[in-house]
Amino acid sequence: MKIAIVCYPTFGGSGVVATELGIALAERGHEVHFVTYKQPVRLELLNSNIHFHEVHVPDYPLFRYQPYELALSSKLVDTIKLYGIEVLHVHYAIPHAYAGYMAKKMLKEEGIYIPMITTLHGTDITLVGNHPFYKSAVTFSINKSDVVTSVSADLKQKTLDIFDVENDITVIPNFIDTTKYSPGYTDCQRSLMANEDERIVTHISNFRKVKRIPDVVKIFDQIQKNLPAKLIMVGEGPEKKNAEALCEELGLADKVVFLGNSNEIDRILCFSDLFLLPSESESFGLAALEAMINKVAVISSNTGGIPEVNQNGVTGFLSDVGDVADMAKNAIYLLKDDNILETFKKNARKAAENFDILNILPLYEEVYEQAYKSRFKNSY
Ligand code: GMT
Repeated sequence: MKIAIVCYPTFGGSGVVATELGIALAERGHEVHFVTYKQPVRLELLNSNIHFHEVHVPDYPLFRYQPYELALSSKLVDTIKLYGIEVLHVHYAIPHAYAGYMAKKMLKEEGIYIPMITTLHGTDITLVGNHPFYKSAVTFSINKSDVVTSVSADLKQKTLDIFDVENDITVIPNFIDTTKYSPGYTDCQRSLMANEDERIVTHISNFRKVKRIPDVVKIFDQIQKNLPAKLIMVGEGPEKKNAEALCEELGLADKVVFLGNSNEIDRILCFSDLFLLPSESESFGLAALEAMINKVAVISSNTGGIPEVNQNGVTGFLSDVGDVADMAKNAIYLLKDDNILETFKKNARKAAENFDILNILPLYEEVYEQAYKSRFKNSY
């Protein structure tokens, strides 16, 4: 099939899922066209099956806000016509589903019927889309999508609760390419980060408020009071400065390393013992899945779709949002005992294998087929 994918090209989870999906679809013989404002960060190689079309938004002094949706829908119309695209898959409802719908409408005027699949990722529903300033447009674009998917059962339920949705929503969880991660790989260069006797605790995110970054630091503070440990903080975002200040304040500066954004997540997870994800809300928690496939146990909050990934008492532990004391207690329990830690690490790897891309990719192919077949009947 010829598939156009619209996503955010940054380090966020929705962009990562969209990019990895596109790469995997191309490997299966589909022709994939990414349409976005920058080449997605995880998209390294373009080839005859993977194309990238940049959306340009020229500056014009009249505009206080540059009209990205307009430029995106125009680019979609041109790309769909030029390459004979058969399905349009937009990741993250805002503003992609809205722009996609406009492209659909414009194309219909020319007798071209393009079905649109919208994948809901989380904050497009729970934080941003929920805002009264956006809600009508988000509801409209969800209802005008030919197929709607969500990355967890919890996100599906939240969408139904928050919006007046007429469409059915298909749950297709986040996935991982297990072949990329060999369980026997041990050359992790752990010594670069910690001494022999120290445990390595890791957090990876975009450092937004929703990630509860101060909780990460406070949990680690408790851990390091009980056993030798280092904390590795990976990512960039608005909460990073405060986190650095909090580490200084708690006297942790020499035990916490801030690495910034990284394309070497797997190398970092390879030498990690424990992953912390105390988020306020999390539709799925792709970062936790990436940790688990690298044999890292997870301490997380019990919120959103996280329990669909991190199994309490098996792959890690879940605590109420903000319960730093409980998360620290569970972390110490795991890190104190080599055997317990190893069991949880192995369980984490095994549970993550259920989300192998080979299991998930056919679910997307199925919805593409379904959308393509019904392209004439659906709502305009
Ligand atoms: O929160 C992030 O890290 C970024 C965000 C995004 O939209 O890019 O991630 C969301 O989508 C991911 C992929 O589907 C999910 O795994 C994350 O749980 C979800 N984030 C939230 O719901 C806060």
